[in-house]
Amino acid sequence: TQLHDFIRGLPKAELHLHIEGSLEPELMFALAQKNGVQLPYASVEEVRAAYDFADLQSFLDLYYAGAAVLQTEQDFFDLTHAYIERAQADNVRHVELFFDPQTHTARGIHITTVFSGIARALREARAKQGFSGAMILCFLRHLSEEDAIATLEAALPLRDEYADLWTGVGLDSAEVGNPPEKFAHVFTIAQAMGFRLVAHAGEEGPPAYIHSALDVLQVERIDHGVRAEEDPALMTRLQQSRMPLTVCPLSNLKLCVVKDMREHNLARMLRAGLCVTINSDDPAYFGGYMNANYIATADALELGKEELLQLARNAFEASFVTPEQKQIWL
Ligand code: ES4
Ligand code: ZN
Repeated sequence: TQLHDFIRGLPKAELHLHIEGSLEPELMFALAQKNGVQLPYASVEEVRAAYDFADLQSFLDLYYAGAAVLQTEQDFFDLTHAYIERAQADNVRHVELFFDPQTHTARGIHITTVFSGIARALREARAKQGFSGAMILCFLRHLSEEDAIATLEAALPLRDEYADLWTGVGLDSAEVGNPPEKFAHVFTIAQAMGFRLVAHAGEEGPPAYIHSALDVLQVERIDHGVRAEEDPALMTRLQQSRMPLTVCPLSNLKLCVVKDMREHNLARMLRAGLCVTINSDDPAYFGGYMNANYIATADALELGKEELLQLARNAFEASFVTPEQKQIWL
């Protein structure tokens, strides 16, 4: 349709993308074979059939199992390169991608291997022009804060080499029972070192986790944040501060955060003046990249062109690029 063509033509920025979540079953199988990793599936079809999730944890179990095929610098390059190609087909011009070093260092992969492969693909795309990227190192919240601090310390010797890409730190994985307060110290350290801060909050967790991500961690964007709507005072706070929310509609549907896309609160939050953005989260697992997320949302919530344009603009506004770059975009 005409609206779908409008969506495909919109320049986009993606602010909530786990690079390990862009691992398509075909590449998962190829890397498993190359690296001699046993997968609990016989075929690509079996993998796809397993992508039927009841909640966040049921997804995370498969996501961490899949990530085990990633071993060499070239593997991380291939993963990131494939994502960028797919994103560019959706007219994505800028990505601030998440990566989870602890998932890899726990398997004996050196943190340099992870940084180097992802960064090489981002730099190659940037050199061809019309595309830019950044890396946000995420701490796994089901692990301890000591483990997060050790991960930040292990990455620090790489800071100068990746200064053009590594702009921030984030917090992901199992939310409920792992509140933002658990990571207060490591976020204080990262903030003092000049990193930009984000955290997943209010995906499955309560609105109180969004408050503490803002007040205790002092994050500059909330990843997901859809449960903010349960707290009217929080909605006012998010609207008045124009605190960005990186919403992931197809993710919310696949992980049963909403049971029908027509019940998604994205349009209500947008119309209430919040700085809402659309993102793909783990596109290989949730059934769609950026355009699919925009289209599913637009169709279910009857978004108009003006609203779609506002959503796309919000993402460029909420990005961590220089004011000069934002002026060029906006
Ligand atoms: C994630 Cl959807 C989601 N939530 C929390 N942590 C994650 N890691 C990868 N995808
Ligand atoms: Zn996420």
